[in-house]
Amino acid sequence: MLRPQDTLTRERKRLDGLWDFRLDAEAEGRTAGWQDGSLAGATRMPVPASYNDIVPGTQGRDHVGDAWYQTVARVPRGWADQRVVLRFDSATHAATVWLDGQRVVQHEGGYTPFEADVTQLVTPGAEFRVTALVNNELTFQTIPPGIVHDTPHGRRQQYFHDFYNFAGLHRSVWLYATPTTYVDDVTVVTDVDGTTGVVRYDVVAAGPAAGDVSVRVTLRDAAGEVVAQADGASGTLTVPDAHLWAPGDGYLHDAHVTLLDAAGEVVDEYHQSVGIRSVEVRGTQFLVNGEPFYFRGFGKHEDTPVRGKGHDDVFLVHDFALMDWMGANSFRTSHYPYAEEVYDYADRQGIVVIDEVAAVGQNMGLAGGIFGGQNYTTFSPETVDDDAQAAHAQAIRELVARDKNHPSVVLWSIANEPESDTDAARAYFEPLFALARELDPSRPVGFVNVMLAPHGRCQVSELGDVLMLNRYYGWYVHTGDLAAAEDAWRAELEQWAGDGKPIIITEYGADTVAGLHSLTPEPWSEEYQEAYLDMNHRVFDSVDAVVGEHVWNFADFRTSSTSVFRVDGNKKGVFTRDRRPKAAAHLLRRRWTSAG
Ligand code: BDP
Repeated sequence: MLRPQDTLTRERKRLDGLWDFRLDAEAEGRTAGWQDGSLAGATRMPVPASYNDIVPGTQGRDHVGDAWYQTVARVPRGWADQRVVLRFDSATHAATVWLDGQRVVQHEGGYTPFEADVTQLVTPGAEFRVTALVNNELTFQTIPPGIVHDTPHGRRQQYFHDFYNFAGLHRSVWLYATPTTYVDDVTVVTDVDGTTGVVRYDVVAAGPAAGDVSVRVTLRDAAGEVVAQADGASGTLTVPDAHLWAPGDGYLHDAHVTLLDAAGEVVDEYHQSVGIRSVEVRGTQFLVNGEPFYFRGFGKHEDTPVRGKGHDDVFLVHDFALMDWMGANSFRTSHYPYAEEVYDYADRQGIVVIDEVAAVGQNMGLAGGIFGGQNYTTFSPETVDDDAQAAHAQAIRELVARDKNHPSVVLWSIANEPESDTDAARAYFEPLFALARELDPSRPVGFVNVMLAPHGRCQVSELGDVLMLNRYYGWYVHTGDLAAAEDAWRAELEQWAGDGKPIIITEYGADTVAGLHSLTPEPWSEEYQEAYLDMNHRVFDSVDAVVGEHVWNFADFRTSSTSVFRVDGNKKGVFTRDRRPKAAAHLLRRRWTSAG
């Protein structure tokens, strides 16, 4: 799905700001039809933001169920005879949207965009009312899964992942205009042939005159010089001596996609940025532009004080600056697709991204330990079932459709730490791997393996192009005994290396309270986090197949309030939640900046 743009033929308007807001735990609004008028008894809520931590009290923080958002906006006067679209960059986890009481779109999945053509419902120059009913319930059929329990004290949401179930309108809401015949989709796939850049493209036009327009694609370099041009809805552009996109060098070309009428007049214009690069897995190597790439960086979260998961450009630029300061070259969008601004910025900064679907917590073995699971079977007709698999497939489709053109995205991660050591898991995942490959044959696909499914037991890893491992030797096992942890970790890793695939350590980390010190490293102290990282690095450096290290986590982050495992959230951050460095930040900086 293309992002809204301002171009010669297009205009957009952000509807962000303070919206009217009302929690509706009893789901009264659905029967009373709150979409039909202005929201009675509303308070104000910022968009974008999670609603949970804005107002003190458990009512908002622990809310389960419906939340209503409403705003009134005006259609720009100049948008007559245009196609007008209302777009939500995300609504967590499901939403129904009305325009002046008319239902226009419904969407499930909290981290991907959705939109509605509202041309027939709006009048240029006039006001209109948007009402969004956002629901945050997680069930075994949603991605990610959860269970809602009815209790004498109200409904309670249980979930099996280790980050707070923040909810609301986390990203921008747009009204945008395109011509009635318009560019509906653009796909670019790039490759490198010697010193020549190769850009294959597909353009889909839609609208009443879609059959009568021709397509022209003009590729410009960063200086604005035309370097290639092609006509036709699909084609190939070749760029001799191309300046490639590469890790650390976010060089972007700009493809001007134009629809032309019979007289050669421009009907619509869309700008698609293009980073020319290749990605390939060869043996145990992960190659970008034919060069071995070693991932240095983090698993992150969209998580900041007060805002929760609300996108914020200040933290976007700040977090990237901190990664740059440390010599990090990559991160994983653990455990869901991030705001599109993040990928745009990664493209420009030359930061490599592992892009993850929000399939986290499909593991009742793990849930039993940390999240108080109650002996559920993960994959069964009563739990994660065919409907869940269909939702998972849809989440993969929407992720690839949204992010396929980002050069920064080099690898799809279709799940984090699911159960993977059973026949049921194998049967569940096999079609999902096939789907991801069919949707995007140009990128490797993997999933993130959990410690409970070690080498020899995991039945899903062989479906992936790379091995992604989360391991906590020295933290959850061999706690405090780094010598024993080192032996056990190396032994397991050497087994995985025998599979002949590149291995990325997608998580390793130790909870650390900033400012807690101990001369002889003790778990939770800054010294222990450093010693733990040093131990892990010795192990990684001794195994050739390891092509990446992503520390868990970039920063401390908020978790559910229902577990005694966490004190004020997960403290495995290299930075605190407000982005102050722990000693480990300096250690990683020394390692990564000297890595060349
Ligand atoms: C892994 C999860 C991650 C957790 C982490 C931890 O992938 O989401 O936050 O462990 O326990 O199981 O810190």
